[in-house]
Amino acid sequence: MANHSVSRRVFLGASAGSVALASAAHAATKAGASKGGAPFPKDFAWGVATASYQVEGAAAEDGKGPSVWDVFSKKKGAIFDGNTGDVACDHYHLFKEDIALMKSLGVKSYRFSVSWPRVLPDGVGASNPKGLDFYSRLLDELHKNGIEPLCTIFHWDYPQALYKKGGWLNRDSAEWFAEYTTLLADKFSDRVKIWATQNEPQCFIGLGLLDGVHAPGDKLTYSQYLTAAHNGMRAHAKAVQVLRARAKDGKATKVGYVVAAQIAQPLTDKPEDVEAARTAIFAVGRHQWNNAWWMDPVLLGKYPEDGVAVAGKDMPKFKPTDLDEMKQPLDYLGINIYKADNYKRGVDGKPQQVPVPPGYPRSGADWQPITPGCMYWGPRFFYDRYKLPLSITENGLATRDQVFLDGKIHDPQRIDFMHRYLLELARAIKDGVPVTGYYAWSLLDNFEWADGYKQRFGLVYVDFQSQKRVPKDSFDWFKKVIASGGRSLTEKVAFPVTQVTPL
Ligand code: GBH
Repeated sequence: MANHSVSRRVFLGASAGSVALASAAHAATKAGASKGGAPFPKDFAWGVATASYQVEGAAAEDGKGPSVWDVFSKKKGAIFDGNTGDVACDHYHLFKEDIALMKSLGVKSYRFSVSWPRVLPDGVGASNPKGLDFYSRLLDELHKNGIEPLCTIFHWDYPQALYKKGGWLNRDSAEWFAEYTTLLADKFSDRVKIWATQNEPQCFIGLGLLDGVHAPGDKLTYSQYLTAAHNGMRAHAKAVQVLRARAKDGKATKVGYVVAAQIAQPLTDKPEDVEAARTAIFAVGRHQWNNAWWMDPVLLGKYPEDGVAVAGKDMPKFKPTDLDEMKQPLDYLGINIYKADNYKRGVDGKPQQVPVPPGYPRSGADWQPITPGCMYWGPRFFYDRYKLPLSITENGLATRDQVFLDGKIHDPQRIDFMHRYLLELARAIKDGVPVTGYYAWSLLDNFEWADGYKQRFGLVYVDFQSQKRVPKDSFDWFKKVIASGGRSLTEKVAFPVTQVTPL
């Protein structure tokens, strides 16, 4: 079928015997190019990622204030099976055990997020010493284990107190975010050098305030939604300014912004299909699932014209200086990559989406077809447009894991997925795209938002009754990948990696 021929020319073919992964050396990677044919740069940030509400639990402990997720998850019908993040992985108490797992995995970096209402129960004003102390102990433990923290300032658990004051609809929300960032910079910038301001604005604004399927569960008008989006990006920019002004070691501090990358990949490697995919990946429709609306203002200082056209009279009025302020220099762009849609040039010359054929492989989550090419085309298109080093701040696969009769958790689907996606990432690096890191989503099975505990994304299985952790097969596999600097990936490739249904 047509999909099987995606980028055939650039396939890493089985016939070659061993997969050719040439040196990933590229001038643009300040992170340091690889030597001796290694597929990834020497100081590549091999990592794992989590987020506060998804793993911490301790939802009402030690003075933590409620977040919109604490409230939303209690609403009838909001979450699969009525699950909540009240306990989640109990990482709040078990973080040392979890860091020991990371150490054993051999990761260089850990991407975590801070729960805003844990450190500022009302969102602004008085801080919570016990909440701050938790992150302080977490950072010390990471340091002790030689793991570099990447701190995401906001990964969706917005303070309920601020939501009551209008949340992102309130213009002051940008100042609230700046105040929160000031606290984190002052307390933690001695130990945190890599920051991400926000995770996936498409989700906390779009899913939370337009579709109403994530917290706080609102279905605002399109115009209100755009206002919230605008204030969210203003908040991001203010946080960047705060970090530049206050971080302890300004020169060593790296600040980024993380989007839910919506990837379009070309159906074939024909130039017209590549250009169709490039057009599609930056096109903006009347919904949140796009890239340019969330990135152009922040990186290029303007809203994309097609998005402004579809917004029409719903386009919010804002101060002309906002756009200048929203564009603050960044050190890297974080892209969370899970899947791609396929595009070709249609007969009318416009990009045409080509659906995957019936029965095409998917993860345990219905929204995730397995499309390895997104790890090549995504970084490439993003780098071409925004010219910033990239970090893959999330990538992973949901499966319905279980403990097998031998007591182990076998997850060959996850291994095959990561193997294919990482080889495609290596190919992007080889072709000159500067990629500084790769963070597997996730270290642990955790609270998967509206899907509750149904979807397991972890390299480590979590029994949510006993809180017992058991590394899955993918954990041991990823450990070898990290230890070999990615060289182990070149073994045992029977099919071209982007050919997911080769029969
Ligand atoms: C990321 O979201 C999140 O950062 C992370 O917290 C999460 O656990 C992880 O991925 C796995 O999902 O689009 O309406 O069908 C990725 C973006 C947004 C993709 C929600 C799935 C499902 C709802 N995700 N989406 S919908």
